[in-house]
Amino acid sequence: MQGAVFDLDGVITDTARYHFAAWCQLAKEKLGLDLPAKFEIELKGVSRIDSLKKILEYGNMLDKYSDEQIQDLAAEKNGYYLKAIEDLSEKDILPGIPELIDQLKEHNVKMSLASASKNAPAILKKLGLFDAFDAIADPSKVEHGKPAPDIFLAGAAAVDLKPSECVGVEDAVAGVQAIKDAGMTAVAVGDAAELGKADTVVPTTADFSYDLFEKTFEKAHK
Ligand code: B16
Ligand code: MG
Repeated sequence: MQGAVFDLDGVITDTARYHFAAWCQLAKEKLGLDLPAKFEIELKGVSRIDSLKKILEYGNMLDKYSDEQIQDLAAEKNGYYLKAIEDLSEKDILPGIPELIDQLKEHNVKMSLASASKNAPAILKKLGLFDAFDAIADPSKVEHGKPAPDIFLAGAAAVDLKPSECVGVEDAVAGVQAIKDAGMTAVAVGDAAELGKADTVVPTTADFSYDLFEKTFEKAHK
Protein backbone atom coordinates (compact mmCIF):
# COMPACT_ATOMS: atom_id res chain seq x y z
CA MET A 1 0.00 0.00 0.00
CA GLN A 2 1.44 3.29 -1.07
CA GLY A 3 -1.56 5.55 -0.63
CA ALA A 4 -4.63 5.98 1.52
CA VAL A 5 -7.54 7.95 0.04
CA PHE A 6 -9.99 9.12 2.67
CA ASP A 7 -13.60 10.14 2.74
CA LEU A 8 -14.18 12.97 5.26
CA ASP A 9 -17.67 12.95 6.76
CA GLY A 10 -18.12 9.86 8.91
CA VAL A 11 -14.45 8.85 8.62
CA ILE A 12 -12.34 11.78 9.85
CA THR A 13 -15.12 13.66 11.64
CA ASP A 14 -18.80 13.11 12.25
CA THR A 15 -20.41 15.93 10.29
CA ALA A 16 -23.13 13.68 8.79
CA ARG A 17 -25.53 14.61 11.61
CA TYR A 18 -25.04 18.33 10.92
CA HIS A 19 -25.66 17.76 7.20
CA PHE A 20 -28.88 15.89 7.98
CA ALA A 21 -30.07 18.43 10.57
CA ALA A 22 -29.56 21.18 7.97
CA TRP A 23 -31.52 19.20 5.34
CA CYS A 24 -34.34 18.56 7.86
CA GLN A 25 -34.49 22.30 8.64
CA LEU A 26 -34.60 23.19 4.93
CA ALA A 27 -37.20 20.50 4.18
CA LYS A 28 -39.46 21.64 7.01
CA GLU A 29 -39.11 25.40 6.62
CA LYS A 30 -38.92 25.75 2.84
CA LEU A 31 -40.64 22.63 1.50
CA GLY A 32 -43.13 21.79 4.27
CA LEU A 33 -41.70 18.28 4.42
CA ASP A 34 -40.72 16.06 7.38
CA LEU A 35 -37.79 13.80 6.54
CA PRO A 36 -37.81 10.36 8.18
CA ALA A 37 -34.68 9.56 10.24
CA LYS A 38 -33.84 6.66 7.90
CA PHE A 39 -33.31 9.15 5.07
CA GLU A 40 -29.95 10.19 6.62
CA ILE A 41 -28.21 7.08 5.32
CA GLU A 42 -29.38 7.77 1.75
CA LEU A 43 -27.73 11.18 1.77
CA LYS A 44 -24.33 10.04 3.07
CA GLY A 45 -21.61 10.75 0.55
CA VAL A 46 -24.13 12.20 -1.92
CA SER A 47 -23.36 15.68 -3.32
CA ARG A 48 -25.26 18.76 -2.17
CA ILE A 49 -27.38 19.11 -5.32
CA ASP A 50 -28.04 15.37 -5.67
CA SER A 51 -29.09 15.24 -1.99
CA LEU A 52 -31.59 18.06 -2.58
CA LYS A 53 -32.93 16.30 -5.67
CA LYS A 54 -33.45 13.11 -3.63
CA ILE A 55 -35.39 15.11 -1.04
CA LEU A 56 -37.54 16.81 -3.70
CA GLU A 57 -38.19 13.45 -5.30
CA TYR A 58 -39.20 12.04 -1.91
CA GLY A 59 -41.74 14.89 -1.61
CA ASN A 60 -42.91 14.36 -5.22
CA MET A 61 -41.97 17.95 -5.99
CA LEU A 62 -38.86 17.68 -8.16
CA ASP A 63 -40.60 19.12 -11.24
CA LYS A 64 -41.91 22.11 -9.28
CA TYR A 65 -38.50 23.74 -8.93
CA SER A 66 -36.33 25.37 -11.58
CA ASP A 67 -32.56 24.82 -11.66
CA GLU A 68 -32.09 28.29 -10.23
CA GLN A 69 -34.46 27.60 -7.32
CA ILE A 70 -32.63 24.33 -6.67
CA GLN A 71 -29.30 26.19 -6.51
CA ASP A 72 -30.83 28.73 -4.09
CA LEU A 73 -32.29 26.04 -1.82
CA ALA A 74 -28.94 24.19 -1.78
CA ALA A 75 -27.14 27.43 -0.86
CA GLU A 76 -29.62 27.97 1.94
CA LYS A 77 -28.97 24.48 3.31
CA ASN A 78 -25.24 25.15 3.18
CA GLY A 79 -25.80 28.29 5.26
CA TYR A 80 -27.53 26.25 8.00
CA TYR A 81 -24.77 23.64 7.81
CA LEU A 82 -21.93 26.17 8.05
CA LYS A 83 -23.59 27.74 11.10
CA ALA A 84 -23.84 24.32 12.77
CA ILE A 85 -20.15 23.51 12.23
CA GLU A 86 -18.88 26.96 13.22
CA ASP A 87 -17.28 25.63 16.41
CA LEU A 88 -15.84 22.43 14.93
CA SER A 89 -12.32 21.86 16.28
CA GLU A 90 -9.61 19.26 16.98
CA LYS A 91 -11.86 17.66 19.62
CA ASP A 92 -14.24 16.63 16.81
CA ILE A 93 -11.71 14.35 15.10
CA LEU A 94 -13.03 10.77 15.33
CA PRO A 95 -11.21 8.30 17.65
CA GLY A 96 -8.13 6.59 16.25
CA ILE A 97 -7.66 9.01 13.34
CA PRO A 98 -4.66 10.99 14.73
CA GLU A 99 -2.88 7.71 15.56
CA LEU A 100 -3.67 6.27 12.10
CA ILE A 101 -2.31 9.39 10.39
CA ASP A 102 0.92 9.12 12.41
CA GLN A 103 1.30 5.42 11.52
CA LEU A 104 0.67 6.01 7.81
CA LYS A 105 3.24 8.81 7.82
CA GLU A 106 5.79 6.57 9.58
CA HIS A 107 5.34 4.05 6.75
CA ASN A 108 5.56 6.75 4.04
CA VAL A 109 2.00 6.13 2.88
CA LYS A 110 0.71 9.15 0.94
CA MET A 111 -2.64 10.51 2.10
CA SER A 112 -5.30 12.28 0.10
CA LEU A 113 -8.91 13.28 0.60
CA ALA A 114 -11.78 12.16 -1.65
CA SER A 115 -14.76 13.87 -0.05
CA ALA A 116 -17.91 14.90 -1.90
CA SER A 117 -17.95 18.00 0.29
CA LYS A 118 -17.04 21.39 -1.14
CA ASN A 119 -16.50 22.42 2.49
CA ALA A 120 -13.76 19.79 2.99
CA PRO A 121 -10.70 22.14 2.96
CA ALA A 122 -12.38 24.47 5.49
CA ILE A 123 -13.34 21.51 7.71
CA LEU A 124 -9.80 20.08 7.65
CA LYS A 125 -8.50 23.50 8.69
CA LYS A 126 -10.94 23.65 11.63
CA LEU A 127 -9.80 20.16 12.70
CA GLY A 128 -6.12 21.15 12.43
CA LEU A 129 -5.56 18.40 9.83
CA PHE A 130 -5.13 20.44 6.64
CA ASP A 131 -1.35 19.93 6.55
CA ALA A 132 -1.60 16.23 7.38
CA PHE A 133 -2.91 15.47 3.87
CA ASP A 134 -0.69 15.46 0.79
CA ALA A 135 -3.62 16.41 -1.46
CA ILE A 136 -7.35 17.14 -1.50
CA ALA A 137 -9.34 16.09 -4.59
CA ASP A 138 -11.73 18.84 -5.68
CA PRO A 139 -15.32 17.49 -5.97
CA SER A 140 -16.35 20.41 -8.19
CA LYS A 141 -13.84 19.24 -10.81
CA VAL A 142 -15.11 15.66 -11.18
CA GLU A 143 -17.91 14.79 -13.56
CA HIS A 144 -19.85 12.24 -11.50
CA GLY A 145 -20.41 12.11 -7.74
CA LYS A 146 -20.28 8.96 -5.57
CA PRO A 147 -21.19 6.10 -6.23
CA ALA A 148 -19.21 6.86 -9.42
CA PRO A 149 -15.46 6.32 -8.88
CA ASP A 150 -14.37 9.77 -10.14
CA ILE A 151 -13.46 11.42 -6.82
CA PHE A 152 -11.41 8.40 -5.64
CA LEU A 153 -9.60 8.29 -9.01
CA ALA A 154 -8.86 12.00 -8.56
CA GLY A 155 -7.65 11.33 -4.99
CA ALA A 156 -5.12 8.73 -6.18
CA ALA A 157 -3.99 10.86 -9.14
CA ALA A 158 -3.49 13.84 -6.82
CA VAL A 159 -0.70 11.93 -5.05
CA ASP A 160 0.66 10.44 -8.31
CA LEU A 161 -0.46 6.90 -7.53
CA LYS A 162 -2.41 4.26 -9.38
CA PRO A 163 -5.73 3.28 -7.75
CA SER A 164 -4.40 -0.28 -7.38
CA GLU A 165 -1.65 1.08 -5.09
CA CYS A 166 -4.17 2.66 -2.71
CA VAL A 167 -6.61 1.82 0.03
CA GLY A 168 -9.85 3.86 0.02
CA VAL A 169 -11.61 4.58 3.32
CA GLU A 170 -15.37 5.14 3.59
CA ASP A 171 -18.45 5.05 5.82
CA ALA A 172 -21.12 5.16 3.09
CA VAL A 173 -22.54 2.53 0.75
CA ALA A 174 -22.17 4.96 -2.19
CA GLY A 175 -18.55 5.59 -1.19
CA VAL A 176 -17.60 1.92 -0.96
CA GLN A 177 -19.08 1.40 -4.42
CA ALA A 178 -16.96 4.33 -5.68
CA ILE A 179 -13.77 2.85 -4.15
CA LYS A 180 -14.35 -0.60 -5.63
CA ASP A 181 -15.21 0.78 -9.07
CA ALA A 182 -12.03 2.87 -8.90
CA GLY A 183 -10.08 -0.40 -8.56
CA MET A 184 -8.93 0.27 -5.00
CA THR A 185 -8.97 -1.84 -1.86
CA ALA A 186 -11.81 -0.69 0.44
CA VAL A 187 -11.72 -0.33 4.21
CA ALA A 188 -15.09 0.73 5.61
CA VAL A 189 -16.35 1.82 9.01
CA GLY A 190 -19.91 1.07 10.13
CA ASP A 191 -22.44 -1.73 9.68
CA ALA A 192 -20.89 -4.83 8.09
CA ALA A 193 -24.25 -5.92 6.60
CA GLU A 194 -24.68 -2.56 4.87
CA LEU A 195 -21.08 -2.12 3.74
CA GLY A 196 -20.51 -5.72 2.66
CA LYS A 197 -18.86 -4.77 -0.64
CA ALA A 198 -15.80 -3.44 1.24
CA ASP A 199 -12.72 -5.67 1.67
CA THR A 200 -12.80 -5.03 5.42
CA VAL A 201 -15.46 -3.44 7.63
CA VAL A 202 -14.78 -2.38 11.23
CA PRO A 203 -17.37 -1.03 13.68
CA THR A 204 -15.57 2.20 14.65
CA THR A 205 -12.69 4.40 13.48
CA ALA A 206 -10.86 3.42 16.69
CA ASP A 207 -10.34 0.03 14.99
CA PHE A 208 -8.32 1.61 12.15
CA SER A 209 -4.55 1.04 12.07
CA TYR A 210 -1.73 0.83 9.56
CA ASP A 211 -1.62 -2.96 10.16
CA LEU A 212 -5.34 -3.36 9.39
CA PHE A 213 -4.98 -1.34 6.18
CA GLU A 214 -1.81 -3.14 5.07
CA LYS A 215 -3.24 -6.62 5.80
CA THR A 216 -6.45 -5.78 3.91
CA PHE A 217 -4.41 -4.49 0.98
CA GLU A 218 -2.15 -7.59 0.88
CA LYS A 219 -5.12 -9.94 1.04
CA ALA A 220 -6.90 -8.11 -1.80
CA HIS A 221 -3.76 -8.36 -3.97
CA LYS A 222 -3.00 -12.05 -3.38
P1 B16 B 1 -21.18 19.81 0.92
P2 B16 B 1 -18.21 12.86 2.31
C1 B16 B 1 -20.41 14.30 1.83
O1 B16 B 1 -19.17 14.16 2.42
C2 B16 B 1 -21.52 14.10 2.87
O2 B16 B 1 -21.51 12.77 3.36
C3 B16 B 1 -22.85 14.38 2.25
O3 B16 B 1 -23.88 14.24 3.20
C4 B16 B 1 -22.84 15.81 1.68
O4 B16 B 1 -24.07 16.12 1.05
C5 B16 B 1 -21.69 15.94 0.69
O5 B16 B 1 -20.47 15.63 1.32
C6 B16 B 1 -21.57 17.34 0.09
O6 B16 B 1 -21.18 18.22 1.09
O7 B16 B 1 -22.61 20.26 0.92
O8 B16 B 1 -20.41 20.27 2.15
O9 B16 B 1 -20.46 20.13 -0.37
O10 B16 B 1 -18.88 11.80 3.13
O11 B16 B 1 -18.06 12.53 0.85
O12 B16 B 1 -16.93 13.38 2.94
MG1 MG C 1 -18.72 9.84 4.42
